[in-house]
Amino acid sequence: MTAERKAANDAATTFVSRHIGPSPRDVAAMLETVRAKSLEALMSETMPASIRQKAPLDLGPALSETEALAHMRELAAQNQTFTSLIGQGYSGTTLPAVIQRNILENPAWYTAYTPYQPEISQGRLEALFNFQAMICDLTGLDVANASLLDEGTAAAEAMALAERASQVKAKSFFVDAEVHPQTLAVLRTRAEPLGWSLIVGDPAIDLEKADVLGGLLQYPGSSGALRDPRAAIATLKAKGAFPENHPLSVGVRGSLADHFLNKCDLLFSIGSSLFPNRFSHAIPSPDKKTIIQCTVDTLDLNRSYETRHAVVGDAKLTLQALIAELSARGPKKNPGLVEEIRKGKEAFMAKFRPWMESNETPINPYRVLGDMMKALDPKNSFVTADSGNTRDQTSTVYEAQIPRGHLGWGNVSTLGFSLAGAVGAKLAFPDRQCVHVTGDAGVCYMMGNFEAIARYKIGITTLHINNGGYSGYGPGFWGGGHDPYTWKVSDHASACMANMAKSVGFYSEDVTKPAEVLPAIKRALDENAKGRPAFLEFICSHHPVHGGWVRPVAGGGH
Ligand SMILES: Cc1ncc(C[n+]2csc(CCOP(=O)(O)OP(=O)(O)O)c2C)c(N)n1
Repeated sequence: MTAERKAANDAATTFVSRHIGPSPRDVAAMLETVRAKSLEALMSETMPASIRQKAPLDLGPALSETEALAHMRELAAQNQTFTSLIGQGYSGTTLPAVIQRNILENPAWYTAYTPYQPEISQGRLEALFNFQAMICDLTGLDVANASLLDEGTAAAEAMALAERASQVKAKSFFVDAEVHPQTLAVLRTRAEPLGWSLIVGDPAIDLEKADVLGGLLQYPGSSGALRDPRAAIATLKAKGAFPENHPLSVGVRGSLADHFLNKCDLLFSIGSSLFPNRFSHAIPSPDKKTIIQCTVDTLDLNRSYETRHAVVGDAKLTLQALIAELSARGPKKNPGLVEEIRKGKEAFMAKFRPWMESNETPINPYRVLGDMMKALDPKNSFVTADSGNTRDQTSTVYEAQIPRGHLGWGNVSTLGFSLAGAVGAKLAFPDRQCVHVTGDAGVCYMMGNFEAIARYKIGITTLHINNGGYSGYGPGFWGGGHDPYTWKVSDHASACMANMAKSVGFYSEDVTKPAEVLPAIKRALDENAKGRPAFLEFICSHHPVHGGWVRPVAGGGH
């Protein structure tokens, strides 16, 4: 061996011994303790020969520290760096040199402690503290927290901290639906054994209603959306009011919608194909209006009417941008318009209210809807209705006051969907009163599903408007072809749907008297609160009146 090689070997030996703990003396002492002659002998005694590698590893001579570093650099140079586009927290980062040098490469900061003992490592603690203090300074927040945990565990720690600090009784924690899925998974795992429930939703919509001990919002969201969290943060603090009933709302159908669709000179449509069919509005005098259409489907543009301005993009982000722009311009009040709408609404309701309060028998279907609105908490309920008169009448008079409080006001839907809609709503919002309105045909399409709902104890209420037939489907409506197959139903004496629901576990009632409508709905909702679904069958009149769709010539009617 040359002198040079020997020097390198010495360096290698010291390098190896710095990284492999036991010295030859230590090894000898340990062998003596276990009474083995050598390491080789120990291995033969403890390991079956069949799994022992016969030839030694072909590693070559040990490297010195300098050589090892050079080798590692060589290997690292083979890495190819790509831009990550998977999102969900795996985004690109920039490490300013000043941070790298003074924090990461600062020996006062990095110590031999493992990353799982950050609290012992004074240097790291100090860095975290500095970082927190900087975030407080920059944001003006009272507290900030930094940790060396992964994001999911940090979120779970924050939740636990919130629970310990919370003064409220609630054991639910709100989680922004925009958190990364891996974060949500860790939160779920942590919350479950502690008996806390997670309410996952859109902070702008769901947080105000949620009774929670705290909440986790993510910015930017997992989808990359940059949302303004101010309203959500204010909600958590103040449980303040969120505007629910807007004085500028003109409803979705009937004379008021008709009036303003005719009158408007600018029409801003969001998420609509603007395709007039049998079950939707047409746009009267489209050539006299500026049509702005926001959609994600470019085939909708210029489809039936000239789209003057196309906004191809997400409805939520578009609305946020619109709100930001209008807020920046400042409020512009038009009391005349507000008054016109208020009066129009009054006139519209003057037609329907008498039916909603009617004492006639058979019960007027609007009486059921009117009493339903009295029984429900409008800020904490979900209502939907099935195809047919039930949809047309419910969407005419029911005033949805909260986002996602009503589904299916418009276009044709598959009979039976309202039950699934109510079940879905109940699963998503367990604390809400979830009610669906259906006719006779609708119930028949749902039948197979009632048993499972009772079995799973899903507390929803079915309001069955039994008007003795499939309204509008008498002979001739769609041509003579389907008569008599689709429009006749058995009378109540021979086919009681409430009995059917009762037999599979629902709470159920037949209601024939108008005065019994409200008490029956209240009883049903009480049962729902105990986790039992309810079915109320109302023996109603055939009353095919509802607010119409807007038509350029015939008008909306009613
Ligand atoms: C699966 C399905 N089939 C057919 C239709 C067409 N359709 C819409 S309403 C309706 C009749 C509804 O009758 P009913 O449920 O008794 O309610 P009513 O109109 O009498 O209030 C039919 C057959 C549909 N929407 N879905």
